Amino acid sequence: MDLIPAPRACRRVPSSGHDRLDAGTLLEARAGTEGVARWFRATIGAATGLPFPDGDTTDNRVVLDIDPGLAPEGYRVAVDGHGLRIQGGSAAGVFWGAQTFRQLLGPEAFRRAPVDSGRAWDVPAVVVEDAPRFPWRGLMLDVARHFLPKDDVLRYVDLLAAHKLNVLHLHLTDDQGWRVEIKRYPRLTEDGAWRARTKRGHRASELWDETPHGGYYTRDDIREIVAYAAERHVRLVPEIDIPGHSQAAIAAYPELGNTDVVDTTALPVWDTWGVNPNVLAPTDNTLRFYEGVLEEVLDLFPAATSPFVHLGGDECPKGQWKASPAAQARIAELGLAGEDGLQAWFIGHFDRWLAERGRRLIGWDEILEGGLAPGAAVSSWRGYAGGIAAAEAGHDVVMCPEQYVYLDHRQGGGPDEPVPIGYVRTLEDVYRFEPVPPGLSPEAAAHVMGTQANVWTEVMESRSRVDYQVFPRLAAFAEVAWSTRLPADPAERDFAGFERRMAAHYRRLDALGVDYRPPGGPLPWQ
Ligand code: TNX
Repeated sequence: MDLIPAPRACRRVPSSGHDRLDAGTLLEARAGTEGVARWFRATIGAATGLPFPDGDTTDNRVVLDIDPGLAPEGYRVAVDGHGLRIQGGSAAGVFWGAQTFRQLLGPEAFRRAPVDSGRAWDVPAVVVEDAPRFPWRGLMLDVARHFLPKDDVLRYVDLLAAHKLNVLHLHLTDDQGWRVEIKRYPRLTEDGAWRARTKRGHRASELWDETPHGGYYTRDDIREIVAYAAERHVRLVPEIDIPGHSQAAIAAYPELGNTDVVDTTALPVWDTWGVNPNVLAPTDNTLRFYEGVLEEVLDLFPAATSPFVHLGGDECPKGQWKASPAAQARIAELGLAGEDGLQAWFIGHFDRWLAERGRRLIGWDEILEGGLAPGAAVSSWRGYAGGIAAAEAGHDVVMCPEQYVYLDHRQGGGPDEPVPIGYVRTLEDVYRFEPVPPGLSPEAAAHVMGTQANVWTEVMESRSRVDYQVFPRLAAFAEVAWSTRLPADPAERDFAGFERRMAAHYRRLDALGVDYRPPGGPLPWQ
Protein backbone atom coordinates (compact mmCIF):
# COMPACT_ATOMS: atom_id res chain seq x y z
CA MET A 1 0.00 0.00 0.00
CA ASP A 2 3.06 2.16 0.38
CA LEU A 3 1.39 4.89 2.40
CA ILE A 4 3.29 8.18 2.70
CA PRO A 5 3.65 9.46 5.37
CA ALA A 6 3.91 6.06 7.08
CA PRO A 7 0.99 5.55 9.48
CA ARG A 8 1.32 4.42 13.08
CA ALA A 9 -0.24 1.02 12.29
CA CYS A 10 -1.67 -0.67 9.23
CA ARG A 11 -2.84 -4.28 9.18
CA ARG A 12 -4.53 -6.42 6.59
CA VAL A 13 -7.85 -8.01 7.58
CA PRO A 14 -9.93 -10.70 5.85
CA SER A 15 -11.73 -9.34 2.80
CA SER A 16 -15.27 -8.34 3.65
CA GLY A 17 -17.20 -8.26 0.41
CA HIS A 18 -17.82 -4.52 0.83
CA ASP A 19 -14.42 -3.35 -0.20
CA ARG A 20 -15.20 -1.99 -3.61
CA LEU A 21 -16.47 1.41 -4.70
CA ASP A 22 -19.09 1.51 -7.44
CA ALA A 23 -21.95 3.67 -8.68
CA GLY A 24 -24.12 2.38 -5.84
CA THR A 25 -21.70 3.32 -3.05
CA LEU A 26 -23.31 5.82 -0.67
CA LEU A 27 -21.52 8.43 1.43
CA GLU A 28 -22.81 8.86 4.96
CA ALA A 29 -21.41 12.03 6.51
CA ARG A 30 -22.19 12.05 10.23
CA ALA A 31 -22.33 15.25 12.29
CA GLY A 32 -19.33 17.51 11.86
CA THR A 33 -17.94 15.80 8.76
CA GLU A 34 -19.88 17.71 6.10
CA GLY A 35 -16.77 19.56 4.90
CA VAL A 36 -14.85 16.31 4.49
CA ALA A 37 -17.79 14.91 2.49
CA ARG A 38 -17.63 17.92 0.16
CA TRP A 39 -13.91 17.35 -0.35
CA PHE A 40 -14.49 13.60 -0.83
CA ARG A 41 -17.04 14.10 -3.60
CA ALA A 42 -15.07 16.92 -5.26
CA THR A 43 -11.81 14.95 -5.25
CA ILE A 44 -12.36 11.19 -5.03
CA GLY A 45 -15.73 11.59 -6.75
CA ALA A 46 -14.12 13.42 -9.67
CA ALA A 47 -11.21 10.97 -9.99
CA THR A 48 -13.43 7.88 -9.87
CA GLY A 49 -16.40 9.34 -11.73
CA LEU A 50 -18.64 7.94 -8.97
CA PRO A 51 -21.47 10.07 -7.53
CA PHE A 52 -21.37 8.93 -3.85
CA PRO A 53 -24.97 9.92 -3.11
CA ASP A 54 -25.81 10.74 0.47
CA GLY A 55 -27.31 7.87 2.45
CA ASP A 56 -27.02 5.08 5.00
CA THR A 57 -29.43 2.46 3.67
CA THR A 58 -26.95 -0.15 2.50
CA ASP A 59 -23.67 -1.69 3.65
CA ASN A 60 -22.23 -0.47 0.35
CA ARG A 61 -21.27 2.87 1.83
CA VAL A 62 -18.43 5.02 3.09
CA VAL A 63 -19.04 6.37 6.59
CA LEU A 64 -17.38 9.57 7.80
CA ASP A 65 -17.59 9.90 11.56
CA ILE A 66 -16.06 11.78 14.48
CA ASP A 67 -14.96 9.56 17.39
CA PRO A 68 -13.90 11.79 20.29
CA GLY A 69 -11.97 8.84 21.71
CA LEU A 70 -9.32 9.32 19.04
CA ALA A 71 -6.50 11.88 19.19
CA PRO A 72 -7.60 15.30 17.81
CA GLU A 73 -5.92 14.80 14.43
CA GLY A 74 -5.88 11.01 14.72
CA TYR A 75 -7.96 8.71 12.54
CA ARG A 76 -8.92 5.12 11.84
CA VAL A 77 -9.69 3.85 8.35
CA ALA A 78 -11.38 0.45 8.47
CA VAL A 79 -12.17 -1.64 5.42
CA ASP A 80 -13.23 -4.70 7.39
CA GLY A 81 -16.70 -5.91 6.53
CA HIS A 82 -18.76 -3.24 8.31
CA GLY A 83 -18.83 -0.71 5.52
CA LEU A 84 -15.89 1.49 4.73
CA ARG A 85 -15.35 3.66 7.78
CA ILE A 86 -13.22 6.76 8.11
CA GLN A 87 -13.26 7.97 11.70
CA GLY A 88 -11.29 10.82 13.23
CA GLY A 89 -10.89 12.52 16.58
CA SER A 90 -12.08 15.72 14.90
CA ALA A 91 -13.06 16.83 11.41
CA ALA A 92 -9.32 17.28 10.76
CA GLY A 93 -8.68 13.67 11.76
CA VAL A 94 -11.47 12.45 9.45
CA PHE A 95 -9.89 14.53 6.68
CA TRP A 96 -6.44 12.97 7.18
CA GLY A 97 -8.16 9.58 7.16
CA ALA A 98 -9.82 10.47 3.85
CA GLN A 99 -6.37 11.36 2.48
CA THR A 100 -5.11 7.91 3.48
CA PHE A 101 -8.22 6.38 1.89
CA ARG A 102 -7.35 8.14 -1.36
CA GLN A 103 -3.86 6.60 -1.28
CA LEU A 104 -5.43 3.16 -0.75
CA LEU A 105 -7.36 3.57 -4.02
CA GLY A 106 -4.22 3.85 -6.14
CA PRO A 107 -2.60 6.61 -8.20
CA GLU A 108 -5.60 7.16 -10.49
CA ALA A 109 -7.47 8.49 -7.45
CA PHE A 110 -5.16 11.55 -7.69
CA ARG A 111 -6.43 12.60 -11.10
CA ARG A 112 -9.19 15.12 -11.77
CA ALA A 113 -11.26 12.83 -13.98
CA PRO A 114 -11.39 9.08 -14.64
CA VAL A 115 -8.99 7.68 -17.23
CA ASP A 116 -10.97 4.40 -17.42
CA SER A 117 -14.56 4.95 -16.37
CA GLY A 118 -15.38 1.24 -16.56
CA ARG A 119 -12.82 0.10 -14.02
CA ALA A 120 -13.51 -1.28 -10.55
CA TRP A 121 -12.24 0.61 -7.51
CA ASP A 122 -11.13 -2.10 -5.13
CA VAL A 123 -10.09 -0.98 -1.69
CA PRO A 124 -7.57 -3.21 0.07
CA ALA A 125 -9.05 -4.77 3.22
CA VAL A 126 -7.05 -3.04 5.94
CA VAL A 127 -7.36 -1.20 9.20
CA VAL A 128 -5.13 1.88 9.46
CA GLU A 129 -4.72 3.59 12.83
CA ASP A 130 -2.79 6.78 12.84
CA ALA A 131 -2.08 10.11 14.55
CA PRO A 132 0.56 12.77 13.93
CA ARG A 133 3.72 13.32 15.92
CA PHE A 134 3.56 17.15 15.79
CA PRO A 135 0.68 19.64 15.61
CA TRP A 136 2.72 22.03 13.36
CA ARG A 137 3.68 20.43 10.07
CA GLY A 138 4.39 23.20 7.64
CA LEU A 139 5.71 24.61 4.45
CA MET A 140 6.78 28.22 3.92
CA LEU A 141 6.38 29.60 0.43
CA ASP A 142 8.25 32.80 -0.39
CA VAL A 143 5.76 34.46 -2.71
CA ALA A 144 7.65 37.79 -2.41
CA ARG A 145 10.84 37.11 -4.38
CA HIS A 146 8.78 35.55 -7.14
CA PHE A 147 5.05 35.98 -7.07
CA LEU A 148 3.12 32.71 -7.13
CA PRO A 149 -0.32 33.31 -8.63
CA LYS A 150 -3.37 32.54 -6.53
CA ASP A 151 -4.24 29.31 -8.36
CA ASP A 152 -0.78 27.94 -7.64
CA VAL A 153 -1.20 28.73 -3.95
CA LEU A 154 -4.54 26.86 -3.92
CA ARG A 155 -2.80 23.93 -5.62
CA TYR A 156 -0.11 23.98 -2.93
CA VAL A 157 -2.81 23.82 -0.26
CA ASP A 158 -3.98 20.60 -1.92
CA LEU A 159 -0.43 19.25 -2.18
CA LEU A 160 0.18 19.97 1.51
CA ALA A 161 -3.08 18.29 2.49
CA ALA A 162 -2.22 15.23 0.39
CA HIS A 163 0.90 14.88 2.54
CA LYS A 164 -0.98 15.53 5.83
CA LEU A 165 0.84 18.84 6.28
CA ASN A 166 -1.32 21.42 8.02
CA VAL A 167 0.49 24.79 8.00
CA LEU A 168 1.12 27.05 4.99
CA HIS A 169 3.32 30.00 5.91
CA LEU A 170 3.11 32.72 3.25
CA HIS A 171 6.12 35.05 3.16
CA LEU A 172 4.10 37.97 1.79
CA THR A 173 6.59 40.84 1.89
CA ASP A 174 10.26 41.34 1.22
CA ASP A 175 12.70 43.80 -0.35
CA GLN A 176 11.72 42.56 -3.81
CA GLY A 177 7.95 42.78 -3.55
CA TRP A 178 4.84 43.38 -1.43
CA ARG A 179 2.18 40.78 -2.27
CA VAL A 180 -0.98 41.54 -0.28
CA GLU A 181 -3.43 44.35 -0.98
CA ILE A 182 -3.75 46.76 1.95
CA LYS A 183 -6.70 49.10 1.49
CA ARG A 184 -5.41 52.03 3.49
CA TYR A 185 -1.95 51.97 1.86
CA PRO A 186 -2.65 51.32 -1.84
CA ARG A 187 0.89 52.14 -2.97
CA LEU A 188 2.18 49.00 -1.22
CA THR A 189 0.84 47.02 -4.15
CA GLU A 190 0.49 49.74 -6.81
CA ASP A 191 4.24 50.42 -6.53
CA GLY A 192 5.63 47.87 -4.08
CA ALA A 193 4.40 44.76 -5.94
CA TRP A 194 6.41 45.50 -9.10
CA ARG A 195 10.07 45.57 -9.91
CA ALA A 196 11.70 46.60 -13.15
CA ARG A 197 13.96 43.59 -13.48
CA THR A 198 15.16 40.48 -11.65
CA LYS A 199 18.64 39.23 -10.98
CA ARG A 200 19.10 35.84 -12.57
CA GLY A 201 20.89 33.20 -10.61
CA HIS A 202 22.29 33.62 -7.12
CA ARG A 203 25.77 34.67 -6.16
CA ALA A 204 27.57 33.37 -9.23
CA SER A 205 25.70 35.31 -11.89
CA GLU A 206 25.50 39.03 -12.53
CA LEU A 207 22.85 38.82 -15.24
CA TRP A 208 19.52 40.55 -14.93
CA ASP A 209 16.32 39.56 -16.64
CA GLU A 210 15.06 42.87 -17.97
CA THR A 211 11.42 41.75 -17.94
CA PRO A 212 9.44 43.46 -15.17
CA HIS A 213 8.11 41.11 -12.52
CA GLY A 214 5.25 41.47 -10.09
CA GLY A 215 1.84 40.56 -8.81
CA TYR A 216 -0.16 40.52 -5.59
CA TYR A 217 -3.16 38.92 -3.96
CA THR A 218 -6.27 41.04 -3.77
CA ARG A 219 -8.32 40.97 -0.60
CA ASP A 220 -10.74 38.55 -2.23
CA ASP A 221 -7.85 36.34 -3.38
CA ILE A 222 -6.75 36.08 0.25
CA ARG A 223 -10.29 35.36 1.42
CA GLU A 224 -10.55 32.59 -1.17
CA ILE A 225 -7.20 31.09 -0.11
CA VAL A 226 -8.28 31.25 3.56
CA ALA A 227 -11.59 29.47 2.90
CA TYR A 228 -9.96 26.89 0.65
CA ALA A 229 -7.26 26.13 3.21
CA ALA A 230 -9.77 25.96 6.08
CA GLU A 231 -11.82 23.31 4.27
CA ARG A 232 -8.58 21.29 3.94
CA HIS A 233 -7.53 21.79 7.57
CA VAL A 234 -4.48 23.79 6.55
CA ARG A 235 -3.73 26.77 8.80
CA LEU A 236 -2.23 29.87 7.26
CA VAL A 237 0.58 31.92 8.75
CA PRO A 238 0.80 35.33 7.07
CA GLU A 239 4.26 36.91 7.27
CA ILE A 240 4.87 40.64 7.15
CA ASP A 241 8.65 40.92 7.49
CA ILE A 242 9.94 43.78 9.74
CA PRO A 243 12.19 45.70 10.39
CA GLY A 244 14.57 44.36 7.69
CA HIS A 245 13.60 42.93 4.30
CA SER A 246 11.39 45.99 3.85
CA GLN A 247 12.69 47.86 0.80
CA ALA A 248 9.54 47.25 -1.25
CA ALA A 249 7.48 49.00 1.46
CA ILE A 250 10.05 51.83 1.71
CA ALA A 251 10.03 52.22 -2.09
CA ALA A 252 6.25 52.74 -1.90
CA TYR A 253 6.28 54.91 1.27
CA PRO A 254 9.77 56.50 1.57
CA GLU A 255 9.00 58.00 4.99
CA LEU A 256 9.22 54.45 6.45
CA GLY A 257 13.00 54.43 5.92
CA ASN A 258 15.89 56.13 7.71
CA THR A 259 15.53 59.40 5.84
CA ASP A 260 18.25 61.15 7.81
CA VAL A 261 20.94 58.83 6.39
CA VAL A 262 19.60 57.78 2.99
CA ASP A 263 17.49 59.37 0.29
CA THR A 264 14.71 56.82 0.46
CA THR A 265 12.75 58.60 -2.30
CA ALA A 266 15.34 57.21 -4.72
CA LEU A 267 14.93 53.56 -3.65
CA PRO A 268 13.26 51.20 -6.12
CA VAL A 269 11.70 47.84 -5.32
CA TRP A 270 14.93 45.86 -5.01
CA ASP A 271 16.08 43.89 -8.05
CA THR A 272 18.82 41.80 -6.52
CA TRP A 273 19.21 39.23 -3.74
CA GLY A 274 20.87 39.13 -0.37
CA VAL A 275 20.70 41.13 2.84
CA ASN A 276 19.52 44.67 2.24
CA PRO A 277 20.78 47.65 4.29
CA ASN A 278 17.60 49.73 3.84
CA VAL A 279 15.58 48.94 6.95
CA LEU A 280 12.62 50.58 8.70
CA ALA A 281 13.14 53.70 10.78
CA PRO A 282 12.29 53.21 14.48
CA THR A 283 9.67 55.95 14.56
CA ASP A 284 6.13 56.17 15.89
CA ASN A 285 5.04 56.76 12.32
CA THR A 286 6.46 53.34 11.36
CA LEU A 287 4.69 51.64 14.27
CA ARG A 288 1.34 53.27 13.37
CA PHE A 289 1.82 52.34 9.69
CA TYR A 290 2.40 48.67 10.46
CA GLU A 291 -0.45 48.60 12.98
CA GLY A 292 -2.61 49.74 10.09
CA VAL A 293 -1.20 47.00 7.87
CA LEU A 294 -1.68 44.36 10.56
CA GLU A 295 -5.25 45.41 11.31
CA GLU A 296 -6.10 44.52 7.74
CA VAL A 297 -4.01 41.35 7.84
CA LEU A 298 -5.88 40.19 10.96
CA ASP A 299 -9.15 40.97 9.24
CA LEU A 300 -8.17 38.92 6.19
CA PHE A 301 -6.68 35.99 8.13
CA PRO A 302 -9.15 35.15 10.95
CA ALA A 303 -7.93 33.96 14.35
CA ALA A 304 -9.52 30.52 14.06
CA THR A 305 -7.28 29.51 11.16
CA SER A 306 -4.38 31.93 11.70
CA PRO A 307 -3.62 31.99 15.43
CA PHE A 308 -0.01 32.96 14.61
CA VAL A 309 1.18 36.00 12.68
CA HIS A 310 4.80 35.99 11.51
CA LEU A 311 6.70 39.27 11.71
CA GLY A 312 10.00 38.12 10.25
CA GLY A 313 12.72 39.85 12.22
CA ASP A 314 15.46 38.17 10.19
CA GLU A 315 18.59 39.65 8.68
CA CYS A 316 18.12 43.26 9.76
CA PRO A 317 21.49 45.01 9.33
CA LYS A 318 22.01 47.68 11.97
CA GLY A 319 24.24 50.02 9.96
CA GLN A 320 21.62 52.69 9.24
CA TRP A 321 20.46 52.74 12.86
CA LYS A 322 24.10 53.16 13.96
CA ALA A 323 24.51 56.10 11.56
CA SER A 324 21.11 57.71 12.09
CA PRO A 325 20.92 60.51 14.71
CA ALA A 326 17.16 59.93 14.93
CA ALA A 327 17.59 56.20 15.65
CA GLN A 328 20.31 56.92 18.23
CA ALA A 329 18.05 59.47 19.92
CA ARG A 330 15.33 56.83 20.08
CA ILE A 331 17.72 54.33 21.68
CA ALA A 332 18.70 56.90 24.29
CA GLU A 333 15.12 58.05 24.92
CA LEU A 334 13.87 54.48 25.47
CA GLY A 335 16.99 53.40 27.38
CA LEU A 336 17.53 50.47 24.98
CA ALA A 337 20.57 48.23 24.74
CA GLY A 338 21.95 49.57 21.45
CA GLU A 339 20.70 48.56 18.02
CA ASP A 340 19.80 45.00 19.08
CA GLY A 341 17.56 46.59 21.68
CA LEU A 342 15.88 48.60 18.95
CA GLN A 343 15.07 45.45 17.00
CA ALA A 344 13.71 43.84 20.18
CA TRP A 345 11.66 47.01 20.83
CA PHE A 346 10.03 46.72 17.39
CA ILE A 347 9.16 43.08 17.89
CA GLY A 348 8.12 43.59 21.52
CA HIS A 349 5.69 46.33 20.51
CA PHE A 350 3.92 44.05 18.06
CA ASP A 351 4.06 41.07 20.41
CA ARG A 352 1.89 43.07 22.84
CA TRP A 353 -0.22 44.51 20.05
CA LEU A 354 -1.00 41.04 18.65
CA ALA A 355 -1.61 39.55 22.10
CA GLU A 356 -4.22 42.26 22.79
CA ARG A 357 -5.99 41.05 19.65
CA GLY A 358 -5.86 37.37 20.55
CA ARG A 359 -2.99 36.43 18.26
CA ARG A 360 0.53 35.19 18.81
CA LEU A 361 3.68 36.54 17.27
CA ILE A 362 6.17 34.23 15.63
CA GLY A 363 9.49 35.36 14.17
CA TRP A 364 12.79 34.07 12.77
CA ASP A 365 15.41 33.24 15.40
CA GLU A 366 17.10 36.66 15.15
CA ILE A 367 14.27 37.91 17.36
CA LEU A 368 16.19 36.33 20.25
CA GLU A 369 18.85 39.04 19.90
CA GLY A 370 18.25 41.87 22.33
CA GLY A 371 15.79 39.74 24.34
CA LEU A 372 12.78 37.69 23.27
CA ALA A 373 9.34 39.27 23.61
CA PRO A 374 7.26 37.47 26.26
CA GLY A 375 4.68 35.80 24.01
CA ALA A 376 6.85 35.23 20.96
CA ALA A 377 7.35 31.88 19.27
CA VAL A 378 10.46 31.23 17.19
CA SER A 379 11.11 29.73 13.75
CA SER A 380 14.60 28.31 14.21
CA TRP A 381 16.30 28.57 10.83
CA ARG A 382 20.01 29.13 11.47
CA GLY A 383 20.35 25.60 12.85
CA TYR A 384 18.88 24.33 16.11
CA ALA A 385 20.58 26.78 18.49
CA GLY A 386 17.95 29.53 18.44
CA GLY A 387 15.18 26.99 18.83
CA ILE A 388 16.94 25.29 21.73
CA ALA A 389 17.52 28.62 23.52
CA ALA A 390 13.91 29.68 23.00
CA ALA A 391 12.46 26.31 24.07
CA GLU A 392 14.66 26.20 27.19
CA ALA A 393 13.33 29.68 28.04
CA GLY A 394 9.76 28.37 27.74
CA HIS A 395 8.89 29.72 24.27
CA ASP A 396 7.21 27.65 21.58
CA VAL A 397 9.38 26.73 18.64
CA VAL A 398 9.09 25.55 15.05
CA MET A 399 12.26 23.78 13.94
CA CYS A 400 13.25 24.62 10.36
CA PRO A 401 17.07 24.49 10.29
CA GLU A 402 18.47 25.44 6.91
CA GLN A 403 20.93 22.55 7.14
CA TYR A 404 18.05 20.11 6.47
CA VAL A 405 14.82 21.68 5.31
CA TYR A 406 15.67 24.63 3.05
CA LEU A 407 14.19 23.43 -0.19
CA ASP A 408 15.82 26.23 -2.19
CA HIS A 409 19.12 24.42 -1.64
CA ARG A 410 20.19 22.07 -4.43
CA GLN A 411 19.01 18.46 -4.42
CA GLY A 412 22.20 17.01 -5.87
CA GLY A 413 25.83 17.94 -6.41
CA GLY A 414 25.87 17.63 -10.21
CA PRO A 415 26.66 20.61 -12.44
CA ASP A 416 23.32 20.25 -14.25
CA GLU A 417 21.23 20.87 -11.12
CA PRO A 418 19.02 23.78 -12.18
CA VAL A 419 18.88 25.80 -8.97
CA PRO A 420 22.31 26.87 -7.90
CA ILE A 421 21.70 28.15 -4.35
CA GLY A 422 24.30 27.10 -1.84
CA TYR A 423 24.47 23.69 -0.38
CA VAL A 424 23.27 20.24 -1.37
CA ARG A 425 20.32 18.82 0.57
CA THR A 426 19.38 15.43 -0.76
CA LEU A 427 16.16 13.50 -0.28
CA GLU A 428 18.05 11.35 2.20
CA ASP A 429 19.29 14.43 4.13
CA VAL A 430 15.68 15.52 4.58
CA TYR A 431 14.59 12.00 5.59
CA ARG A 432 17.28 11.96 8.27
CA PHE A 433 16.23 15.31 9.76
CA GLU A 434 15.17 15.07 13.40
CA PRO A 435 13.13 18.08 14.60
CA VAL A 436 13.83 17.51 18.31
CA PRO A 437 17.58 17.74 18.91
CA PRO A 438 19.03 15.22 21.36
CA GLY A 439 19.73 16.58 24.80
CA LEU A 440 16.75 18.90 24.94
CA SER A 441 15.08 18.57 28.35
CA PRO A 442 11.58 17.01 28.26
CA GLU A 443 10.04 20.36 29.31
CA ALA A 444 11.84 22.17 26.50
CA ALA A 445 11.03 19.41 23.98
CA ALA A 446 7.34 19.95 24.77
CA HIS A 447 7.76 23.47 23.36
CA VAL A 448 8.72 22.13 19.91
CA MET A 449 5.36 22.60 18.20
CA GLY A 450 6.71 20.97 15.10
CA THR A 451 8.61 21.68 11.98
CA GLN A 452 8.37 23.28 8.58
CA ALA A 453 10.28 23.27 5.31
CA ASN A 454 11.08 26.65 3.76
CA VAL A 455 11.11 27.53 0.07
CA TRP A 456 12.88 30.79 -0.80
CA THR A 457 12.19 31.63 -4.41
CA GLU A 458 14.99 33.97 -5.52
CA VAL A 459 15.74 31.70 -8.46
CA MET A 460 12.36 29.98 -8.86
CA GLU A 461 10.50 32.05 -11.39
CA SER A 462 7.78 29.52 -12.18
CA ARG A 463 5.46 27.05 -10.54
CA SER A 464 7.30 24.27 -12.33
CA ARG A 465 10.62 25.31 -10.79
CA VAL A 466 9.02 25.49 -7.34
CA ASP A 467 7.62 21.97 -7.83
CA TYR A 468 11.05 20.74 -8.87
CA GLN A 469 12.67 22.07 -5.70
CA VAL A 470 9.86 21.01 -3.36
CA PHE A 471 9.39 17.46 -4.64
CA PRO A 472 10.16 14.74 -3.86
CA ARG A 473 11.76 16.21 -0.72
CA LEU A 474 8.40 17.31 0.69
CA ALA A 475 7.32 13.65 0.86
CA ALA A 476 10.33 12.82 3.06
CA PHE A 477 9.67 15.93 5.12
CA ALA A 478 6.00 14.98 5.59
CA GLU A 479 7.02 11.60 6.97
CA VAL A 480 9.43 13.28 9.41
CA ALA A 481 6.76 15.73 10.55
CA TRP A 482 3.89 13.24 10.80
CA SER A 483 5.11 9.77 11.49
CA THR A 484 5.58 8.43 15.00
CA ARG A 485 7.27 5.38 13.52
CA LEU A 486 10.58 6.99 12.55
CA PRO A 487 13.43 6.31 14.98
CA ALA A 488 14.60 9.52 16.67
CA ASP A 489 18.16 8.57 15.80
CA PRO A 490 18.46 9.60 12.16
CA ALA A 491 21.10 6.92 11.52
CA GLU A 492 18.52 4.22 12.26
CA ARG A 493 15.97 5.44 9.73
CA ASP A 494 15.15 3.04 6.93
CA PHE A 495 15.79 5.31 3.96
CA ALA A 496 15.94 2.34 1.55
CA GLY A 497 12.44 1.32 2.69
CA PHE A 498 11.20 4.88 2.21
CA GLU A 499 12.63 4.93 -1.31
CA ARG A 500 10.78 1.68 -2.10
CA ARG A 501 7.49 3.25 -0.96
CA MET A 502 8.34 6.33 -3.00
CA ALA A 503 7.96 4.26 -6.17
CA ALA A 504 4.20 4.27 -5.54
CA HIS A 505 4.25 7.90 -4.44
CA TYR A 506 5.90 9.06 -7.69
CA ARG A 507 2.87 7.60 -9.51
CA ARG A 508 0.61 9.70 -7.27
CA LEU A 509 2.69 12.82 -7.96
CA ASP A 510 2.51 12.03 -11.71
CA ALA A 511 -1.28 11.87 -11.49
CA LEU A 512 -1.30 15.19 -9.60
CA GLY A 513 0.86 16.80 -12.30
CA VAL A 514 3.78 17.61 -10.00
CA ASP A 515 7.06 18.47 -11.75
CA TYR A 516 9.24 16.68 -9.21
CA ARG A 517 12.95 16.02 -9.57
CA PRO A 518 13.21 12.45 -10.87
CA PRO A 519 15.25 10.05 -8.71
CA GLY A 520 18.01 9.81 -11.33
CA GLY A 521 18.68 13.55 -11.46
CA PRO A 522 17.47 16.58 -13.35
CA LEU A 523 15.62 16.31 -16.62
CA PRO A 524 17.70 17.64 -19.51
CA TRP A 525 15.36 20.58 -20.07
CA GLN A 526 15.25 21.77 -16.46
C1 TNX B 1 17.95 33.59 4.38
S1 TNX B 1 15.92 32.26 6.15
C2 TNX B 1 16.76 34.31 4.43
C3 TNX B 1 16.03 34.56 3.17
C4 TNX B 1 16.76 34.04 1.97
C5 TNX B 1 17.38 32.68 2.28
C6 TNX B 1 18.05 32.01 1.12
C7 TNX B 1 15.61 33.73 6.41
C8 TNX B 1 14.78 33.99 7.54
N1 TNX B 1 16.13 34.67 5.60
O1 TNX B 1 15.73 35.92 3.07
O2 TNX B 1 15.85 33.94 0.94
O3 TNX B 1 18.32 32.83 3.32
O4 TNX B 1 18.36 30.65 1.42
